[in-house]
Formats: sequence, structure tokens, C-alpha cells
Amino acid sequence: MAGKPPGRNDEGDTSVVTKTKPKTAKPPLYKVLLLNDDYTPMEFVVHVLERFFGIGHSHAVEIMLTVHKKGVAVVGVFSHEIAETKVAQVMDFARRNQHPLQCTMEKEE
Ligand code: TYC
Repeated sequence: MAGKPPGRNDEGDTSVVTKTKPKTAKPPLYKVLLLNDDYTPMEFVVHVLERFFGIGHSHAVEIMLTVHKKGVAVVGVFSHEIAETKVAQVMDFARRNQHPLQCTMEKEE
């Protein structure tokens, strides 16, 4: 059925069209960051990236080297809950292996 044109009421007068957009704000995302240190072995960091982030070997080596040279790198972007789990897994695994590796999360702007 072809109704009245938008912006006109039943009398044919012009009127303001107000669209109420459904407000479903998307949940914020969080970057998981790996920090450099002088002691954690490079192979351990590569293993962490493969094991907890599902990153392939050669990309894991690249990311590890970026952290080694620049001090920090983003290793993934996740929901708050997933990011928190990744950070906890990495920190626990590093601690259990007596490496000072640090992993943190940061809200994405
Ligand atoms: N800088 C460490 C070394 O020379 C390697 C390393 C890389 C450590 C990345 C932590 O997140 C890191 N053995």
C-alpha cells in the first residue's frame, strides 16, 4: 500500500520527520598487548602467541620481534571477557614457567 509521502501529515501539511533509530550500542573491544622484557626467551613468547592466540609460527615470530624491538605490540582484539581470559592465561603460564613476561589489556577507542 502506498501511504502518504514522508514529511507530510494527513492534511498534506509539511512536518518534521523524526526517525528513532534503535539504539543497540555495540560492546567495547579490548586490545591485548604483550610487553617486552630482557629475560623471557624469544621461543617462549612465540609459543605463547601460537598457543593462546592461535597465531601461526611465522606471524608469531614477527609479532615477538616487533615487541622485542618496539617494546609493545597488540596481539589481538577481543570482547572484555575474552581479553581478560587471554591476559590471565598468558600471565599464569609465564609465572608458572618463571618468566617475567607481561600481558595487559586496553580499551579500544
Ligand atoms: N626481549 C626478549 C629477549 O631478548 C624477548 C621478548 C620478546 C620478551 C617479546 C618479551 O614480549 C616479549 N629474550
